[in-house]
Amino acid sequence: MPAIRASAGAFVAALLLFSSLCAVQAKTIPLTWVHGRWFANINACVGDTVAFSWSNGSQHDVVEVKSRTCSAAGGSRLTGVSTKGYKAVKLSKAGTRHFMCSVGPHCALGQTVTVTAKSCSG
Ligand SMILES: [Cu+2]
Repeated sequence: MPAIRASAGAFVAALLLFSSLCAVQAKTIPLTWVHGRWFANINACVGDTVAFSWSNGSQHDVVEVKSRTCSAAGGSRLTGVSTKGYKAVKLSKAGTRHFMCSVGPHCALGQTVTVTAKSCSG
């Protein structure tokens, strides 16, 4: 029956519209990873991704550390050291995370960032 098919289609369309209106859109937060500037703390939602990238001719890496420190000791190395890099870090749960560059004095020159993710649904 065409009428039933049409109403089923309308129902699916309404459902899609409803879910797109209600869903919290996970977003990607681009971060140009350099030293010599200070990064503001980033407030994000669980599910978002912080995308570190650099291609500025300097060597960098991304190390996750347990507190806001410029010592990579005990940290998790997320990338190698290179002049060009990209690392997407998904914030899969609520909490505060700290990242730094362990190359030379870069962290002390500001290449460190704190990201806090909280649940944004509901
Ligand atoms: Cu660096």
